Amino acid sequence: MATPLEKRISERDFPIAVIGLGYVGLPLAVEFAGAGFDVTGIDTDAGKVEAVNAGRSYIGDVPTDILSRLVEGGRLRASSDYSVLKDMDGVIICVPTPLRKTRDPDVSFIVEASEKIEPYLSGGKIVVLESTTYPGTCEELIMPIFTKSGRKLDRDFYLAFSPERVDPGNERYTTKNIPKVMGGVTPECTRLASLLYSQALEKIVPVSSAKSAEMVKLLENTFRAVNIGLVNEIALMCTKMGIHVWEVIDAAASKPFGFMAFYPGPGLGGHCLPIDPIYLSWKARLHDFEARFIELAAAVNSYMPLHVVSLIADALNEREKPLKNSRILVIGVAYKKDVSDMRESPSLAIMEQLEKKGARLSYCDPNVPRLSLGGRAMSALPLTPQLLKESDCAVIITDHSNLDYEMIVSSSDLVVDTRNATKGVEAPPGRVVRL
Ligand code: SAJ
Repeated sequence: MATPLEKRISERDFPIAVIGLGYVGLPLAVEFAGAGFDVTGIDTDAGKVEAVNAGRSYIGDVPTDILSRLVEGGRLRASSDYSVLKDMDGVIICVPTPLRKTRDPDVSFIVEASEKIEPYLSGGKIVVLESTTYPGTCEELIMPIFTKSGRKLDRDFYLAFSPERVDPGNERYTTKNIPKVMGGVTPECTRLASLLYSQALEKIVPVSSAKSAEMVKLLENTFRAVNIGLVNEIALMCTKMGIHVWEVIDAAASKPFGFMAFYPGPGLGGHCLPIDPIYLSWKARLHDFEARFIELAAAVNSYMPLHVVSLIADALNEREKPLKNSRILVIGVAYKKDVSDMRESPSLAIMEQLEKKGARLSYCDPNVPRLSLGGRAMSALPLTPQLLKESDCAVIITDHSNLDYEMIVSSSDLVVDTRNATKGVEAPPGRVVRL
């Protein structure tokens, strides 16, 4: 027999607040609103609040026509006023979890959201944290805030963790169809949070605790960071041994089981992989455990920008050109192909090093019209044969699909290719140097 709370969930008589309207929160708010819930997004950024209320999407994965239909239908709105929480039954937290300058987790956004939610915890509110964080955050950081005025878990509120798995730009795997892990601080929390999410998302994967769910996400991304570190180290070995690492990986990938291809590159960028494993190693240290794979992978991955600079210097040296005063054209600066995001992009570390050594830098990236290098603003140049001819070295850092690699190779004297983007392009001997 359904309890009144369960009944209200299945009848969508269960208003939901989504705190943080970024690339995770806005798609999630749209999914719940599209499933028939009344959803209020909360964000401190007035621009986001204004855009949502105008039905104007600023997230690539959220089409404006879908957003505007939900807003016009009165199903979805945004506010920067937390007092709307008094009328909410569900609260989903999707705030940033960056690193501090000391490379410790910065959970201040989670604390701020929790403090703002606490006064409104009553009537069995279901609170779900989605922000990537260390195992123990729900129990050790949020629970003391939620219970400080005497409110009771499994009575006044329920608390669970559900890792975000959004892959921006991925049209095949979306917020709606990516399986969603859910772990509550108690089994009842898991059950009710799973019931709520199952109304809007296709597949829920319940686990035994919030800690377990927090760990799932960190395993997923640490798995990637460590394997990228491994393949980068293999690339460094292959350089020493005169072996073509790209051919080795492609051949290893012919194994139909027990192998998953990762590729070497100029370093580890993005807002997930350089950060998530550090949350895990930080927490492990508090348990007197040294997460050696994570630290080693971070060391290898953070060395790659320096390795790229040495490849460039060696290649110019072969042409009796010093780095100093050489005209170097960086091609592709975003943190990975076909995105415009510059967060933690290895291109910045490479360009800073080249500039320090006196190179004359310019860059092309159709997805990144402007960037700031050590506080200096730089604008992207249009990629032309003339520009390539005028450069002493073209360096491919990010292999966007919309770049003409035939033209890059045919118009350049020297190409340093850190992504194997010129695979299959005919070139005179020595013109293309690969990672
Ligand atoms: N990279 C390599 N070699 C590889 C793969 C990636 O050097 O073989 C580099 C990329 O160039 C980039 C960095 O690593 O600089 C991270 O790349 P990523 O492919 O892991 O992309 P992200 O950072 O966008 O990771 C996100 C994660 N999604 C979430 O956290 C929800 C990750 O779990 C996804 O698997 C990944 O997207 C994805 O597959 O797109």
